[in-house]
Amino acid sequence: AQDCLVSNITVKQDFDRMKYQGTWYAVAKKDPVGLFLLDNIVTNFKVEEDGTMTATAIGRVIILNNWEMCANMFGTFEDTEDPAKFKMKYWGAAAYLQTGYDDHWIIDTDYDNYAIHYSCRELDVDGTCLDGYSFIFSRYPEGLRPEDQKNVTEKKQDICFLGKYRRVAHTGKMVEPHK
Ligand code: FEN
Repeated sequence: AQDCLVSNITVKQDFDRMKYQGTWYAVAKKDPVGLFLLDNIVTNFKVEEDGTMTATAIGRVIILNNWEMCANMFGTFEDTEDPAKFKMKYWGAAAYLQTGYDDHWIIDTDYDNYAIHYSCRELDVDGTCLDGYSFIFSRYPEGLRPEDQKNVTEKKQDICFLGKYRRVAHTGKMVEPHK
């Protein structure tokens, strides 16, 4: 959106949750305020028998006193009137991990290679996003295909997060999330 109004952000048309299933590697992220996942972030999306979308995510976190931990997170998605806009309830396997209830929008995806996720947690008085986070997902841990990069950059601009992303390292020391 030219004006950065959250209400003008467009999402994937006719989002197909069935085709979105499976493993996605976070290759870049824009962090929210507060606690979050550091790196080695891998997610697995699934559609349950009743049609509900669920997901697991793993990622590295550093808790008090520099303890390195692998966070196991779970999410269930509530449908809205727009098939690409969900509300996500999330929680961690360990008690020290924060729980929450966030918007979860799929801005764009081709299902086979890349996906752009967006979540605004707090709207500013002018309708722009005051606090939000976003993931660029790839089906490959090595990153995006060169042919997808231009489109992804355009979409980062559309959601007004261009220049706010950091690469997500995949050092290979961690494992896949439980399916
Ligand atoms: C998403 C898509 C797949 C499912 C889920 C996703 C979102 C995950 C979120 C994770 C938050 C992690 C937190 C970690 C934390 C979008 C990938 C579920 C929103 C909040 C610490 C760090 C340090 C500490 C305590 C806790 O709580 N980390 O001392």
